Amino acid sequence: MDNEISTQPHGMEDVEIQEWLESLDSVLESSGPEVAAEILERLRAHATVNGIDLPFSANTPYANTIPVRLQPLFPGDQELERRIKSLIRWNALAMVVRANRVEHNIGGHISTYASAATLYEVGFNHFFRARTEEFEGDTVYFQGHASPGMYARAFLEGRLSAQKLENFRRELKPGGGLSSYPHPWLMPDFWEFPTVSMGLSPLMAIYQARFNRYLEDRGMKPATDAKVWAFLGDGETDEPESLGAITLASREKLDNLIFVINCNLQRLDGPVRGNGQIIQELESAFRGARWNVIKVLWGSEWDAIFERDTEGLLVKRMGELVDGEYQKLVVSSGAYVREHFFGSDPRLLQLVEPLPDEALRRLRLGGHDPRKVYAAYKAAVDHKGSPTVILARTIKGYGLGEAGEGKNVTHQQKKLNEDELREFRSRFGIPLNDVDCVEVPFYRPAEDSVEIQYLRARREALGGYVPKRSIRSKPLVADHDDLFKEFHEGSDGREVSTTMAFVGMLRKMLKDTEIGKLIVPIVPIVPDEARTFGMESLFRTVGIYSSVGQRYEPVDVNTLLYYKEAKDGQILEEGITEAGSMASCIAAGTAYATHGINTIPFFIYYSMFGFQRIADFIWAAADMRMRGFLLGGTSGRTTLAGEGLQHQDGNSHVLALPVPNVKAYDPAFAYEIAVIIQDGIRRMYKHGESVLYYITVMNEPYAMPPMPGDVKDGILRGMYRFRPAANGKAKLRAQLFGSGAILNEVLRAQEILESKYGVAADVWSVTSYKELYSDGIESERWNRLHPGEKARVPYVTKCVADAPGVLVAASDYLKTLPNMISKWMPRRLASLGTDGFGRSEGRTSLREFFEVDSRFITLATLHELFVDGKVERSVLDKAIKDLGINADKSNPVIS
Ligand SMILES: Cc1ncc(C[n+]2csc(CCOP(=O)(O)OP(=O)(O)O)c2C)c(N)n1
Ligand SMILES: [Mg+2]
Repeated sequence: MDNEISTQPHGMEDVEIQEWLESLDSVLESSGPEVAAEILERLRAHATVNGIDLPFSANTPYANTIPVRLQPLFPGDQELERRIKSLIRWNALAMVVRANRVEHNIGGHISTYASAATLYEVGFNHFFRARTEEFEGDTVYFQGHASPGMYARAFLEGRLSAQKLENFRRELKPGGGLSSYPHPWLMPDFWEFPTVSMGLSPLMAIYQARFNRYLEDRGMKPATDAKVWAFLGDGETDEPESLGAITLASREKLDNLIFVINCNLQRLDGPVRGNGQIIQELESAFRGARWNVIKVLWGSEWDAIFERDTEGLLVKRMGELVDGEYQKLVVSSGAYVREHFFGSDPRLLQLVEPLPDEALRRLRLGGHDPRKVYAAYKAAVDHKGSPTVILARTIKGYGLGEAGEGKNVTHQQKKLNEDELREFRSRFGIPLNDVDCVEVPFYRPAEDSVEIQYLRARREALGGYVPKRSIRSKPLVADHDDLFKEFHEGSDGREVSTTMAFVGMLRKMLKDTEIGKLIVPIVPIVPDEARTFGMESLFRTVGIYSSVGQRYEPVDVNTLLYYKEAKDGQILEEGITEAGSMASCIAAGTAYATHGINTIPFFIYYSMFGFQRIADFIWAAADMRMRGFLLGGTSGRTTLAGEGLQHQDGNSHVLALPVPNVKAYDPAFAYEIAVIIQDGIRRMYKHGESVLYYITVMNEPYAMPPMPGDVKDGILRGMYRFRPAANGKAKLRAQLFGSGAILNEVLRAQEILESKYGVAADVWSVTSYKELYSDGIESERWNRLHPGEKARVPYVTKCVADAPGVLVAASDYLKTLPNMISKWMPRRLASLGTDGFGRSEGRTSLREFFEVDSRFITLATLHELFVDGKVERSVLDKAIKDLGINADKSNPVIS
């Protein structure tokens, strides 16, 4: 292994090494660790200059980072804390076992919390500060699968009833239950952060810590020493998101951030690194990223053995074993440990000679020793200048004995037989007799017991209970009519894109007295298009946030719109990371709860890289009741010209469908966007609704029309008649539905149909198929459940009930969008859309290829009329010819 310590390199004399070590010890004693470190650094430089090739290693030996002599005194009552922890262990286990007795395979996890109990309890008793009036509180991301432990603790704290625990994983039972994992959507007074989709919480925690600094630097909250704690599994670190942003944390010097990685060396099905050492691997990754790394590997029982080992043999031996061996060793008998671990060297055997086998079996790991864990946490909260990660070694399923301790199957263990329950009871001293214990009752000592009194006192000292979610912000008051009115007027013939129109609104919102400061514009990068659209000028006006200000003279300093970074900059320009930007958006969009500040995020990105790329973060945001706006820029499969297959987005509105509280809009005109944003702010920040908005904006410039009368309600509900047919009395009639930039193609088709084919068509702007669909299924549901009452009519049906003629819809997204509302239309609906892979072409060619241009809309309309027997075949044939349509062109769906 690369962390091996060689005790006798190249036959060097023991005594010589000993002399070096002793002089270092004496420097350490007389002058302290800083001087010792400096000497070593100088030695390293000296060695390099003299041609000594020192191999790079980001690893330290396989030993505790904090030496015994620097370990602080444990400030709590260790015995009492152990008893409390044991009760929590019992109740956590009882929840899972009982739930599975009532309903086979309802699930739940015992072994994750069993291994992490000490890591949490030291936090609860000594570190996690609650949010109070005076102090913002620490922010804790609890590992999702450890939730039974958090519930069991809340039960002892008197915050959750036995009934609730009984209904673990059965929220639908009378009186309610507890959600399987942390879900603010399901338990909005309890959980703050959803963590169970692995990898999301470490990344969210990093950006949360960064956002806290942003708020401080912008003067929106006082600077405090509040911490963000994130508890992760070692298996979880394989998710790319887990380590994907760790360099941001160190670059930003986020010493308000602490990761605790529970290194039980196991994941769901087996060892995380059976043939390697996950702890050393993580250490080098985090040290390489300049984090402060604290390893907590061995418990206090090992201290004396290390003390006796003057030759460093023990550390060397520890570094030799791979995790697969460790997994076996820590659950083996003392005799096995003696033979297989210490037995590799007679000198090692000698070290443990005085210890009986039983003592060897009880050599605890660091993550199960409160004193070691306390020392690590204390060092982490006191550390300045960089984030800290604590790598704590534990045993998965600790205390489960034969029922699963350290076994590969332990993650899924949900049932214990009678003997196993009794053994667990005895091991943790739960005051239940042999008969009662097999019923696995919840156990809470009397309110005046020392345990409950102690537990309450500790939480009181730390400000109250954790986790706890509450809404701390006050609702906005203004209507902001004046702010948005100007955008109802149209652009007076000037060609602008909806992105440009949106940027105009953003600029105005930023100047508003009520919401100006609250706006948080977030961009991964400012794409070329956005520069042309005037977003650049925002850099100059509100500045790009940088925790160190601007340390260089920007290359474009002589221009009016130079790249301005500032410590109080408002824009979060995150770089090419949609995941990171979304995490910032989540932090900003949940600050109404976390900080009591109504920050309003506007996250602007390439629409293809949103729902498609970071859907799980958006799902987490929705679970967290995030408020704010996602702006899918350069959207529309045929509207983004030249970028081809990877970039052209005809998907995102379909992918927005599954997220229940996302309102998705595909507006065509500036006034539609103005209406949607104004209403969004009203709903989210005035009325406190748990919804968030997805709005696509395009880069195709065209004249923005004025709002045609009061169509606000229609815009918000999903559709309204934009331009009625000129000749309403015509014999041939049609209703055309268009969205986004394709609405213009529909308007052109309206003209062609009228002038060339005598078809009078009304044109509707469909701003949201999702809204229409949601309303439709809701009406159906209500009618099904209330057959005796007056049937509800879907909004879309009401709109088109009396609208004559054939029905044709065209959008820049998949045909499934119009298709899903067709059943609420009075007649058949023909849908045009952009199913298929994009092409690197201009808009005209793309719209021809995907068959969504005005000619294809015209043809579709004529075809519908033909099917209805309203026009002759010959009209169709001639139209195909006149419109220049190649009937044998390639099929975009499969080509
Ligand atoms: C993204 C994602 N993939 C898979 C899972 C399923 N899963 C649940 S627990 C688990 C193993 C966890 O291992 P580890 O992170 O080491 O946590 P431990 O329970 O060992 O503390 C997995 C894969 C998940 N929750 N999220
Ligand atoms: Mg694990």
